[in-house]
Amino acid sequence: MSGPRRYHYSDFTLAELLEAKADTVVSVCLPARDEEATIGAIVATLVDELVPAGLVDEVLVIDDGSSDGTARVARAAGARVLRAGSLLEDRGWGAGKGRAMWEGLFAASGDVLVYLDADVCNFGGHFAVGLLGPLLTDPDIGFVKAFYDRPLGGQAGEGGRVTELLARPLLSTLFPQLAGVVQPLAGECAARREVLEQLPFTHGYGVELGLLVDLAEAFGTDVLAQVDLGVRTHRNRPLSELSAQATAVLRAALDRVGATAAGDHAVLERPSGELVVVRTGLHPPLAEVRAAQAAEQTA
Ligand SMILES: Nc1nc2c(ncn2[C@@H]2O[C@H](COP(=O)(O)OP(=O)(O)O)[C@@H](O)[C@H]2O)c(=O)[nH]1
Ligand SMILES: [Mg+2]
Repeated sequence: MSGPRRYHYSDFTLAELLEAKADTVVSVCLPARDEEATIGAIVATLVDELVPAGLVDEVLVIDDGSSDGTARVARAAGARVLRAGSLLEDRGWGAGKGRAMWEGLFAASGDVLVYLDADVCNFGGHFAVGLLGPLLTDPDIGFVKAFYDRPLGGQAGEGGRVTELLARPLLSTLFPQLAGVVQPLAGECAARREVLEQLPFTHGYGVELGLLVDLAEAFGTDVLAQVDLGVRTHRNRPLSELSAQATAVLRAALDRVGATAAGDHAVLERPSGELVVVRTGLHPPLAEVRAAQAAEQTA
């Protein structure tokens, strides 16, 4: 089997990770938009189990103008809730999941960041344990990506349509060094701050693929590990929403091989003639933002 090193979450015990963690600060960051139904249980597991155990030091939710009770539910369960778009306002526009992850990195205090999706229905503490395992026990690992079985409509392995029909073929074709990444679009990942701060965060849903490609370019694929989290179930979106997501992923890939004209958006035209604007672009690496802020302060 080729590709980045694989682990299983059961390869790591909490006791072993606590010892390896020592005084490393771990922040968990959940980008969320309208996730009232699922976010409470996820935050509660983190706050009631992993924070008292000492594995997780902080739980942050980046809420993007949810029209439901996402912020209230997350706060009640013990998370620190930030409003997406409220940080780094002077450092460029951009929205969506990429911005939430970028702002989460800026706001978090952790040396290590764990990103989790907030729409997962079968979340368990093993998600965080598994993702942290390779990072805390192996100093050569800088970025850990989750993989899992994704059922769709009760059928094993049928989920992940954008992954199977777009992301995997794209990686195999354009970035074969990443072809062995089992779930390249997984929102569940963990990384060292010093790695993440060197990378741009792509606007919107292109962020996951963008991070992988830019990580491989900047640090090589040896710093990448992937961990099997078992089965993961989440909200499955209708195809009409997936085509907009796929446009963002496609654009993130093509931008990185210089195959697109400059511009800050792509337009998806539906058969009805409806035009869907998909924002594209990059939030600069936080290391650059910090350097610019420092220079402005001394100027
Ligand atoms: N803050 C924020 N979170 C978002 C946004 N879009 C998606 N998310 C969150 O990112 C996670 C994954 O998004 P989802 O739509 O489930 O992506 P999918 O699983 O790839 O279809 C979920 O927790 C979403 O609530 C956004 O625009 N802003
Ligand atoms: Mg999802």
